[in-house]
Amino acid sequence: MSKQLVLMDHDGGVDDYLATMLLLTMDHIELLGVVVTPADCYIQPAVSATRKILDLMGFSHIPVAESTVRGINPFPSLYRRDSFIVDHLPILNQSETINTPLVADTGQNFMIKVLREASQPVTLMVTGPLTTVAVALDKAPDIETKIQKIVWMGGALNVFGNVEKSLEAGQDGSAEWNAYWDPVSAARVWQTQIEMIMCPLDLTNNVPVTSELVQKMGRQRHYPISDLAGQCYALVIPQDYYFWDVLATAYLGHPEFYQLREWETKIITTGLSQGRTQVVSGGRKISAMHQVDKAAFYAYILQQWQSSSYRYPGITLRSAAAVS
Ligand SMILES: [Ca+2]
Repeated sequence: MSKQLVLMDHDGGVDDYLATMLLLTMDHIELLGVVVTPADCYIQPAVSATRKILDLMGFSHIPVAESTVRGINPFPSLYRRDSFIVDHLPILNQSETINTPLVADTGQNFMIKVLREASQPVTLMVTGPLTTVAVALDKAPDIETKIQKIVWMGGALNVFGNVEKSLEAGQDGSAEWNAYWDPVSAARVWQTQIEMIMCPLDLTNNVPVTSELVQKMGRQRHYPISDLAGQCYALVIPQDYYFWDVLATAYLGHPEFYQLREWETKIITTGLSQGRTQVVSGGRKISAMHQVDKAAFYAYILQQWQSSSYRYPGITLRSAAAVS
């Protein structure tokens, strides 16, 4: 049976590394590459951390590309600086060299190339803004038919957004950050015929990262991926944190955990509501993850983090150093 082809496009937040790690544990997926969009991160450490994670998990043949697109409403620097912290975690720095290749071309051009060369349509797993996808579509409209679907963490349909009014003057609190960073690009993707499966705040608000769950990761920390995941979640435990990107990505592993619901929507691109994904009759049809079996989801990620069926070159290096 051939594997499901996936191209990941993440934007370098703590959650994005965890989503990438989860994707790498899925045996039925062939990951064609990882594009990093410079949104919820500083791009240099975000690309570096991504490549080190691929090294650690034994996937250093998968290329990583740096997107050079720009958004309209930047993420707060307080969020973005987490990329520096993750890039400096000890478990990701046991070797002085990084083996996972950095693509010479831009992330948007890499996306076009991967899609054109793919033997069958590809699922785009997008856990950041849709800007890189929109720019790729503008440069190469022919790739639309090579995108099987887009699974996107983004949007807020019937709940408030997470762009706080107090932080961002001049908007009404209805937007979700990934849409708000670049509403025009989200609207560009909305103009296509591509199947959209959204993981909106409506669902993620119900799936918090709990202290109990992070502590469970600690109890299986002899598995290096669980150790790394626990370290990452410990960073964000003081704030209200939810399974955003990880919940969206787990859909590829176990779609049967989720109930989808179809909505007609439009993206507001200007004014106080810019970045809002508004439910409107006659709007663009999308599917949204509506409900999830939370117990099954929590059990699934704990199980995947302790997966021992992968090679961990970083761990081998550490053992060798201890012996010599
Ligand atoms: Ca993200």
